[in-house]
Amino acid sequence: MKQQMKWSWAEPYKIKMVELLKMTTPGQRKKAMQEAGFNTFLLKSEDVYIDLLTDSGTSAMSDRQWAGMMMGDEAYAGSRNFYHLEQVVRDVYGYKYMIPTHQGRGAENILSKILIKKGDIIPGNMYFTTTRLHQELAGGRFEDIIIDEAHDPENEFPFKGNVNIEKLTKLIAKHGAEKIPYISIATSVNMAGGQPISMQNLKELRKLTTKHGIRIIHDMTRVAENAFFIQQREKGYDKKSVAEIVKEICSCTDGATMSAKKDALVNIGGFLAINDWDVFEEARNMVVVYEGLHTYGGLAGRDMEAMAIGIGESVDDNHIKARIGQVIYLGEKMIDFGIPIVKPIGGHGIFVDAKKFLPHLSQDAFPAQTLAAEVYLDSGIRTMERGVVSAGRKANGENYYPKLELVRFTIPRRVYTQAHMDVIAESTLRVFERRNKIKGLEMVYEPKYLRFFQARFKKLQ
Ligand code: P71
Repeated sequence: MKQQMKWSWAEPYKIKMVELLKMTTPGQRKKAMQEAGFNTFLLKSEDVYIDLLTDSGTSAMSDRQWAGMMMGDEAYAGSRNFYHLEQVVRDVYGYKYMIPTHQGRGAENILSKILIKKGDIIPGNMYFTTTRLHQELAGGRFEDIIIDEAHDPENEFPFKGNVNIEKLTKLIAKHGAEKIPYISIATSVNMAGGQPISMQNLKELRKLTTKHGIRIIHDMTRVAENAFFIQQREKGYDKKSVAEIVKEICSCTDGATMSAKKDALVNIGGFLAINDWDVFEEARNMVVVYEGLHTYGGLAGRDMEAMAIGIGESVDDNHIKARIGQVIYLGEKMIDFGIPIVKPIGGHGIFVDAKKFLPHLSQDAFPAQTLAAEVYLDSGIRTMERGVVSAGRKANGENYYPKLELVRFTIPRRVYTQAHMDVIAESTLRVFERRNKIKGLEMVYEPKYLRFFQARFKKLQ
C-alpha cells in the first residue's frame, strides 16, 4: 500500500537556529561501539551523527515555547504555569483533573499504585516496557488483547492498534470484572510500530467496559499522531480536525498517563489526568511522595509553560501532516530499496524487521540488537532495539520471545531534514547489501530491570 500523499507536504515553520553535528570516521565508530558493549543506549551522544534512538524529549521547541520558558514562575507552590497547563489539558484533551509528573513513568507509577491490587489483571493493546513494569510492581499482570494483525509486520490492516473485543470479553468472563481495575489503551501503539487504534474500536470498547463498570486508562503519549491516522483512514473523519479527533478519543476514556516528551514537543515533562475525583484526590496525595508538590510534580515552572504551549502546537493539522509526512517519506524510500519494514508505516518512526533482515540469526543471537549496532558502524546513525532484549524476562525468569523483532528508527519532531532521511535510508541499504556476512551477539551483562538500557554484548565468532 502506497501511503504517499498526493501533493508534497512541507514544514509549517522555518529554521532560526541550528545545532552543528559531529561527523565520525569508521575507526572512531568501531571503538565507540565496542566501548558501548554493542548497546546503542550506551553510546555517547557526541559520537552520534543522526540520532534516531527515540522521539522522546528530542524534539525541537518553537520560539513560542522558548519564550514561554522565560515566563517560568518558579514558586514552590501554585505557579501560574501550573494553572495554565491545567487549563490547556482541560481545553485540548477534556480531562477534568491533572497532576504534573516529571515524565510518563512518574504518572504510571502513581496510577498503578492507586488502581492495581495484588493478583489483578490489566488487559491492554500491547505492552510498553515502563507501563507493564509499573503494573507488575503494583502486583498486577498485563494481558495482551491487541488484534493478531499487530504481531505481523507484513499485515497492512490500517488500525493495527485495535483491541480484539472477543479476546477481552473472554478475559472478563474468565477472571471477573472485579479483577480488572482498568483496560490500558495506548494511542499510536509504540511497540507495534506506531500503529493507530480506530475510533470505532474505541467506541466498542467503551460500550463493553461501561457494561462491566471497568475504567479505560489512556496512554496518550502519541494521541495526536493517532488522530491524524483516523482523519486520513477512518470513514466520517476526513472533515474533522486533528484537535477535534483528539478530544473525541479522550472522551472515550476515563483518565490518562502522558509522556509529554513526545507529542507535546517538550524535552521533559508528563502528567496524570483523570475524571474521577476520588482517584484524583489519592493521586494528589501520592504525588508528593514520589514527584513533588501537586502543582509542580517534579517540573520547573518553565517546563510546565513549555508543555502547555507545546500541547497546543501538537494538535495543529499542518504540524502533524508534516511530522508524519516525513516519517512516511523515509519509510517509502526504504520499501523502494527492498528493506523489510513494518507496514503500514507508523506515526513516529520506521520499524525495520530484523528477523527478515537477518534471517540467518536466531532470536537468541539478538538480531535487532545486532542490526542497530551495524547501522551505527556504517554511518553513525543511532537506532533502538525493540525485540527480545526490550521484552525482558517473565516473573519466572524465562525470556519473553516477542513475535516482533524490530529496530526502531525514531524520528524526532521538527529536528531533521528530508536530506537526512535520504542519508538514513541509504545507510540502511548499505548494511542490507552486506547482511549475509553479519554475525549475531551474545549478552555478557544483564541488569535486573529494563535490561535493554544497560545490557552489554559481545560479537559472536
Ligand atoms: C520511547 C520512550 C522512552 C523510552 C522508555 C523506555 C525505554 C526506552 C525508551 C516512553 C513511553 C511511551 C509510551 C507509549 C510511556 C512511556 C514512558 N517512550 N508510554 O518510545 O512511548 O514515558 O519515557 O516519559 O517515562 O523512546 P517516559
